[in-house]
Amino acid sequence: MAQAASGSLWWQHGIVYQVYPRSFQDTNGDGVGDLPGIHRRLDYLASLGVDAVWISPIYPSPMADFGYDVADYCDIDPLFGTLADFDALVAEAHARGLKVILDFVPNHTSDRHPWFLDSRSSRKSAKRDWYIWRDGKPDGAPPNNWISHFGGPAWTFDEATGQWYLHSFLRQQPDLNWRNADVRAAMYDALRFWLDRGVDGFRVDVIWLLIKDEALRDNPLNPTWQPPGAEIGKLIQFYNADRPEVHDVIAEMRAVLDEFNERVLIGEIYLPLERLVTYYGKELKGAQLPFNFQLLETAWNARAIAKAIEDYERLLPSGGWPNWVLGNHDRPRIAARVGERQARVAAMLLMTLRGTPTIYYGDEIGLSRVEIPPEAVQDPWGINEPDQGRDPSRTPMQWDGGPQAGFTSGKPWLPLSDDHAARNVAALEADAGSVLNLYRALIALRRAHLALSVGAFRLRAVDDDVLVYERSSGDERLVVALNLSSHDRPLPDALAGVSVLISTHGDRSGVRDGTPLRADEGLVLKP
Ligand code: TEU
Ligand code: CA
Repeated sequence: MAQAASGSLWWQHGIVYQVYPRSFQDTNGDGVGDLPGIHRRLDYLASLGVDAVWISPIYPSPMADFGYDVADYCDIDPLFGTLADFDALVAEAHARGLKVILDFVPNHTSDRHPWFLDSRSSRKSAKRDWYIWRDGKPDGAPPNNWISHFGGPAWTFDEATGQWYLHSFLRQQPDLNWRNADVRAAMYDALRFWLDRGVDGFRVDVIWLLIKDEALRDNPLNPTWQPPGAEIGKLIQFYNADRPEVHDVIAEMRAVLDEFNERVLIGEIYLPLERLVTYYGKELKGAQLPFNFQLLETAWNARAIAKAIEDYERLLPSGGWPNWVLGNHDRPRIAARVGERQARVAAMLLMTLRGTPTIYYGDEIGLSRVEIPPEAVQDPWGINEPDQGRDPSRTPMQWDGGPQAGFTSGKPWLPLSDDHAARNVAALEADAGSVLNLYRALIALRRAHLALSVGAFRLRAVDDDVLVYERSSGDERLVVALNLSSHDRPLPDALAGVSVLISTHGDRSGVRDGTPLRADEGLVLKP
């Protein structure tokens, strides 16, 4: 549903919902979610009120990193379905006004991708230069000191051809050489393949890593690293990341999307704000939405959040559209990080900030960390470095009170939460005060008020506990007051007695009363 009056684009006023396809809905009893499963749940997504579904990778893959190791950029893995299933999904999503965003994984392929098989077959292979091959040091050490994001060296020696190849992640994920023009052309054709099929945009995996230092210089040591930090943190990511030339590549990708109408380029970027904002690109011809991950990292208190917002608003380039992410498949879930009560405040924050929100599936039912017994660990990073395992945030969506919460008729690939008999969509829908109904109400409110979806932002007050800000558009002005603490706090004088549009506690909508902000309460107020 376009908000005609605002003149904004769908990816500006819209809400993005991330589906981790293995965990959304299984339809064939193999315990792994699939495309027909997403199809089956489109009505749920439409009723929730989100505008776009970003689906983590569904391409043919040996699944060494659960799809982030792609063996063919132009097909669907049989585990998830077929191209016909995909086309049906896009058509049905579009019929409901939902956009479909694919995950594009350009930094690396699977080691079983035909390009890599060819590349490693001989130093003379026409595709040798499609990947990053180098001789080792004279003493037999790898070409440089780079560390894989998942631990261990970022280089693997290939006996047959006597050289090392670079892999920023698993050794089963060799890095493509984006300095090679043929690689670029092939990857842009893969984008067109999906754009032609009606895909509305891409979330581009580790876009800030695509180009490496031409001389592959050693990274500096990070003097502040301490265990149990991930091993990658031992080095400062300087020569392998955020290189100036990456912006040329991104501009080219963007130009491919711009061959089509109203498509969106979202970049996955973990960088400090000052660097992040450069990914909007020269003349805003880079990523339209460089993912803003501050809410995943900012300390959960009013002053830190206020600072994150203000810094971001200050650093955004003129015309650059903001966005906010509260969770993803790589990070602890919000409920695990801030607790169940503050997770409701977080939901209000996400839905009332200025900028496109991204919701991670399952956060709307308050899924938290699900403990994974050691023998059930799936994530390769969690196997290499147990403290870093991402499985606890990737567990199946819980739909109803039936067996396996309606996710599968078989054995789910990761366990459900212990409380799935109560924490599921059907049960929470029937409970007016549930976190799911809070999400529904907040989304509906955002959709109903231009002030929230596209309006201006102004910080009004912040102290140790309470954050107050204003959103406005035309004559409309709404105020959001969030209590980040677990004790009652008075509302600022100016707000006493104004009418409450919605409370995170779910019990005083549409009333005008003088009650203070209760513990862990957020309010949207209409002065
Ligand atoms: O993640 C990139 C990534 O770098 C994060 O896991 C990162 O290491 C950390 O969260 C921030 O420093 C992407 C995908 O989202 C992830 O699932 C893949 O495993 C990875 O790329 C490799 O494709
Ligand atoms: Ca399945």
